[in-house]
Amino acid sequence: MKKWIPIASGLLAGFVAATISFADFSKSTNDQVASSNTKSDAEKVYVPFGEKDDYYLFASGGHSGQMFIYGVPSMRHIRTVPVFSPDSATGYGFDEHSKKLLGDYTWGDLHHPAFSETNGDYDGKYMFATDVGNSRAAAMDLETFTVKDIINVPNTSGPHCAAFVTQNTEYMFLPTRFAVPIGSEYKSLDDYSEQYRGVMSAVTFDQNKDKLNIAYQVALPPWSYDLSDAGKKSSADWAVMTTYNTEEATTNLEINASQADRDFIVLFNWKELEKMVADGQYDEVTGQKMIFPEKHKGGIYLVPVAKSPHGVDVTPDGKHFIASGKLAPSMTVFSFEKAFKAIEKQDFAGERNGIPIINYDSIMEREVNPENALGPLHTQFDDKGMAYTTMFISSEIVKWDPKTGETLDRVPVQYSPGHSVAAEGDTVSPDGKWLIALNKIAKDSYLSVGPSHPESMQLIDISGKMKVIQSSPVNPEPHYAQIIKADKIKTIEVYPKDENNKLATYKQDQARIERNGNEVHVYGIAMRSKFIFDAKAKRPDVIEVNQGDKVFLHLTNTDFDEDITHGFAINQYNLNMEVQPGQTNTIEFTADKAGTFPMYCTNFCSALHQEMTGYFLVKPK
Ligand code: CUK
Ligand code: CUA
Repeated sequence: MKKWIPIASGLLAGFVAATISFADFSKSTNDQVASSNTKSDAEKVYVPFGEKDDYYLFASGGHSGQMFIYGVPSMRHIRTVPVFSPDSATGYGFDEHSKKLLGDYTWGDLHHPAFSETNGDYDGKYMFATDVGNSRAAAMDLETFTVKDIINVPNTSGPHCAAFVTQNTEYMFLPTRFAVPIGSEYKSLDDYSEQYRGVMSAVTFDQNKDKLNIAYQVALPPWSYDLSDAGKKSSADWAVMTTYNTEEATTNLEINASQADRDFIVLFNWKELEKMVADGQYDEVTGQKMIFPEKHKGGIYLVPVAKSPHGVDVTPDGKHFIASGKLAPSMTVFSFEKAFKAIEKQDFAGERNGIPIINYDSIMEREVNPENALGPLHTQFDDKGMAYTTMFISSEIVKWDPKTGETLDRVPVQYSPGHSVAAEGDTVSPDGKWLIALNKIAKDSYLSVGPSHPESMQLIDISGKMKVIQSSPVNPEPHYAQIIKADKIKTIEVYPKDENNKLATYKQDQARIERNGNEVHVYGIAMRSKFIFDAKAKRPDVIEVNQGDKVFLHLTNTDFDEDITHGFAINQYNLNMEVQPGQTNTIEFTADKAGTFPMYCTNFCSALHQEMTGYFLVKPK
């Protein structure tokens, strides 16, 4: 292997070193790559028009509150799905259903998306996500790529480190990044250790009712909980998450939370916690079932780990969990089997806050320190069980063997990768083939758009020697992503007719406007290329109301043809919604402005889309 350039420390040094080593590296490996693959890199990523990608990439949109959908390997951006923030392209946050989902919030910070799983494999049904900004969880359905439910998660502030789901989607766990007093009450920071908690939530999803629900919560010590993963196969009942700030610092965390040589991994048995809750081993707090570990004993253990760890990832075979150092330049491999034995034998080295600490030496298998690799954050896996760890500071991906600790390969990326994501990477059987580095900083990779540059996602061919072969700019900010086989996702073509839906109007002659006092209910139709609000009126595409009336507009798209989506907007009324083929959608508002306001279809639907208009007339008081 080519000599690596030593790196002092810090981000800037990382950039410089990565730039130098990038040039170095490409020279030494180009020949190998060319001879080992018959397809050129360009051919590997080229998906001709009319053909489709092999995989979907679901990338978190960070503080845009959205989810970005890309195709792999082309890295073409296919769709943006709004989740935690309003979106005028789809009318999300304007119609009644999505308005209720968003509540009063107009932004969110989506970090970690997670597919629903069956037997440890992505089943292509749902995508879950959490909002660090406003403490929410969401479920998106993959038949329609729309959000079905969002819940606020009380007692917790910043469920950063999840979603991660158990192997049959029994739970999505939401550990928290910030500790707060229970109920977010006011408590002095001087009483931090006694009054603050890092609450983890166990959330379930009812697939029949499309409803998220908080099953129980755990009032962990007031530390910052970071990345987490669910067990697999023999460790399926377990889950792991990292902590930092076990120092319980309340200010200047960059220094004060980095003092202790060791922080912890929290290892918990969710089957046991579930049983404790069933047995009444919890306190009722702010309407939630809260387990207090110092009082309700069992199911939770601490594992010491090198200072301020970041990610922790379970190997596809479920036998090991690997912590990435962040501040310590090493990956630590732990054995689940040894942990189970240690717990059975009560091989503990004391406790913290009533939680037993498992003896480090009893369960640690190896500490892996690739030469000059700095800032390990997250690990993904291929089809052979090999590990790929992102190095934030030395800006590279390191491939290594968890069984021996041997470094097998490394590739520079531009720059500062947080996560990477492998094809089917969090399942019990990853695909190999592709890995995408989610880089925090693209620098000069793309055309300049001003002082702030886009982030970048770099596609790496991992079928042989790792090589970056494609890249794609991306809006802020892909924290984590998941890649699923395209054929697992089965979208519907149109919304099915629902004769029980009283708000739907499928027959043109039934389009009507009903008045009840100062409430006006419109049962309208959108079709190529007109609106029908009142079939019997002289002008069926006009709605006339009195100033101050409350208007309920129920609009059904009666074009049962794939992709014939209509939009609906009223000029100057800040209203905009979408009705997909077959769908009925409702918008409610008060006609508080008197005047004449054109209404129109916002979504191009036919050659006569431009004619798909009407008037909203509001008679002054
Ligand atoms: S965290 Cu580790 S780099 Cu939000 Cu997944 Cu960002
Ligand atoms: Cu309907 Cu444009």
